[in-house]
This record gives sequence, C-alpha cells and structure tokens, in this order.
Amino acid sequence: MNQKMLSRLYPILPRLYPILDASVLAGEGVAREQQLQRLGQELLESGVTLLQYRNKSGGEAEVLADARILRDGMPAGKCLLILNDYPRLAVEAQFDGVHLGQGDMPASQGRAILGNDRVLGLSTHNLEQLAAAERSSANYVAIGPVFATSSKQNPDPVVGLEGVKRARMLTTKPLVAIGGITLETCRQVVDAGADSIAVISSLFSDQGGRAPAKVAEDFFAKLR
Ligand code: 3NM
Repeated sequence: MNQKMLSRLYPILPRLYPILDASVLAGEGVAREQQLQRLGQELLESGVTLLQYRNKSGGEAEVLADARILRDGMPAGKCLLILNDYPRLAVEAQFDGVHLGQGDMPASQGRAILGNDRVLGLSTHNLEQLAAAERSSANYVAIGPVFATSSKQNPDPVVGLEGVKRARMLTTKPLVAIGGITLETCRQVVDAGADSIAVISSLFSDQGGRAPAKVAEDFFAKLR
C-alpha cells in the first residue's frame, strides 16, 4: 500500500496542528490575556480545530492561567486543546488532552491521570521510540524533527521525509510530523504519509508580519 493510501486510512487529526509556544506572547497580565484571547479567536475563525499550548519556561501557575484563558475563548467542541507536558493541569484547565515528550513521564502514567476520554500524544524521534509508542495508549504519535528547527532546545537528529515515510509504515496511529515545516514543504510532508503538520515558527514568528490566522489559512489551502 502506498503512503497516501495508508494516511487516508488514519485521517483522524486535522491537517494543521498549530503549537502556540508561550515564547511568542509579548506582554504580561491583561495584555497577555488579551493576546491569548485574540490569537485563539482568530485561529478559530481561520478553521483551526486542534491547538497545542506549549510553555517550557513558565511555572505551573502561568501555564494553568494561560490554559484557562485559551479554553474560555475556544470552547470544547470547537477546538481540541492539547497541553504540552502537564497532564494534571490539562485536566484542571479542561483541556482535551496532553502531549508528552520522551523525557516526560511514561505514557501509562499520563494516561492514568488523563483517563480514557482525553487525548494523549507522544513525541518520537526514531523508529525504536515509534515502535514503543505504537504499543502504548497514545492516541497519536509525532515524528520529528523532519527538518532543522530552532524552536526546540537540543533537537534530535533530523529524520527528513524518509523518516516520515518509515514512520507511516510502522504506525497505525494518526501520525503528526513536526520540526522546521513551512508553507513550502508542508505538502511534501503530507505526501510522505503524515496526517497532520505541527508548526510553531512558520505560523507564529517567521511570517513576515502576517497574522498567524492568515498563515493558517494558507496552510489549509496547501493541505487540502
Ligand atoms: N518538537 P518549528 S521539533 C516542539 O522533534 C518540537 O519532536 C520537535 O517548531 C520534535 O515548527 C519541535 O518552529 C519544534 O520548527 C517545532
């Protein structure tokens, strides 16, 4: 079976998986709240139905406060909200799920906190990790970095389009591709077998002054 046929079998995730990294938030207090509300609203209007909130530098209180603001503006049923790293906070903020990395708690522990009604996603960076994720209770797996990225500290070696193809052959779970993906390359990544494209910088920072929601619309047009 070819890559495209395989990925059509597992089309559970939307094509675009924006990751809102807290480092793109400029202000504090009310200004931060307003920026989060505006971003959430605009992304919803552009057709985004899956969003991850990622905060690698703030404390738990900040993560929870930001998550609650996002949830208020993006009600369940309109957008799946996934929190990076913090299963307990995801439950507290009524997020729809959590994304865990290889350095975080094991998937089984995350699942125990989340229960069966929330989504669990796992990062993988090579085929061994992917095979382990396949046996776990994860609802989707991510493979990356596909291309070089500056959004992650100490990224793993680039897996390239070839890595996405191999991942597609190995997993029956919905497959997210991440790392350095742009408007120019996203189509190739989907054609290599990814169900969904996760992006930080090409949506939220490298867009030449364009609003993230406008760039999201361009992604949707490329990924139709
Ligand atoms: N995880 P950008 S790469 C958060 O390889 C993250 O698992 C990766 O950001 C992985 O779209 C990455 O700006 C950074 O490259 C993605």
